[in-house]
Amino acid sequence: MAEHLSQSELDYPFKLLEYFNGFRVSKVIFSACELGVFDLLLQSQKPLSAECVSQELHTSLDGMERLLDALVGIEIVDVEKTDGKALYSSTDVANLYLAKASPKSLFDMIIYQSKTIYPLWGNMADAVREGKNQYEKTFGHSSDELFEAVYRSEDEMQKFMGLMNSTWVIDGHDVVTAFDLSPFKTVVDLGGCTGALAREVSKAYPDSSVTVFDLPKVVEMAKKHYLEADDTISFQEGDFFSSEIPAADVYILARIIHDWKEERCVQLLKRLHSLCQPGGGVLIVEALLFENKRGPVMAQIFSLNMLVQTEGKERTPSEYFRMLSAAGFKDTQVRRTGKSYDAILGVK
Ligand code: SAM
Ligand code: ASE
Repeated sequence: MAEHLSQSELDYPFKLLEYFNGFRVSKVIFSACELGVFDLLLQSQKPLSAECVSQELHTSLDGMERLLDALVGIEIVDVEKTDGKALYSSTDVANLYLAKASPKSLFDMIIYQSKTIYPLWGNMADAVREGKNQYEKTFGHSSDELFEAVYRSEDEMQKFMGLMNSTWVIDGHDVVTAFDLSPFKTVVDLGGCTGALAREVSKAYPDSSVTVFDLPKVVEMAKKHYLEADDTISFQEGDFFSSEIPAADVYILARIIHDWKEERCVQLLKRLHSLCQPGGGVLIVEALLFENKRGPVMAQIFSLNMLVQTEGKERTPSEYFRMLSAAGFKDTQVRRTGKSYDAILGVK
């Protein structure tokens, strides 16, 4: 029995215990973000005591001291003890990625993970049992239309758009340069949300015209909250399943296919195939699974997230190739970026 375990694993299941603790580590970071700890530490040019942080952020001293200490334990915050007094300061990583005001901030991603994804994952066992998303059970919102549940309030839509927007701060450039898109002079980003990825396309290919196509209320919100003064992209509203889609040399589908069941994906890809000129195509951007089912763990976890939150899943390159080929695309290629999101190009 258990003869394949090493002595150290028999003595102490280190990795298991660390994994069990994962959700609590997440909540340490999420709670610090929600309370504004990283913003305060960034603003205050000097290290701060727990008393000072708790007063500024209107929290208990005891709670804040424990939270700061846990942040030190996971190496997100630094501490120095002088004359018996602990003074806390942010690390460079926290300043760059966790403070709200940083241009590379993942703050919006964290808020969505904490407020929406975390409660949904509370029903993961039910999601696996039932094979469907847990919106109704978790938030009491029932709807047959996926994005009516995802966007169940204006505040929730804003949070979701914040999550979508923040991803491309770290993966955007790699994803849009995985393939040379310069031959494609008109680009339409279907379900392009806030325009974050479209702006990366426009930056990398300044000669191309780039349009974001999304649902009317999403476009309205994007224009209200995300429009940039010198924006080089434009917006068009519509439904990619049912309304007219503008002509383009290449259609980007970033995190669209993984939201839906296979039939709807092929239906959408067929529509795009019929709109494409020969030489035109689609760029699918997703977190790709390995063919051998051994990872990456991030994509496997994302696939469970799609179960708990959508009608879709994450797929392997061959699964995308099969759908593209069913829709008529002949020439298909994959490029992995080494980050969370990868690219697949299908040409007509
Ligand atoms: N492409 C963006 C990204 O990767 O950051 C957003 C991906 S998000 C998961 C899916 C997007 O598709 C949302 O912006 C949503 O509003 C949009 N969407 C969903 N159903 C749509 C439809 N029927 N027509 C147009 N856009 C749709
Ligand atoms: C979707 C993407 C996401 C729909 C819902 C989603 C993500 C979170 N919720 O198309 C992004 C990646 N996954 C995680 C867990 O962050």
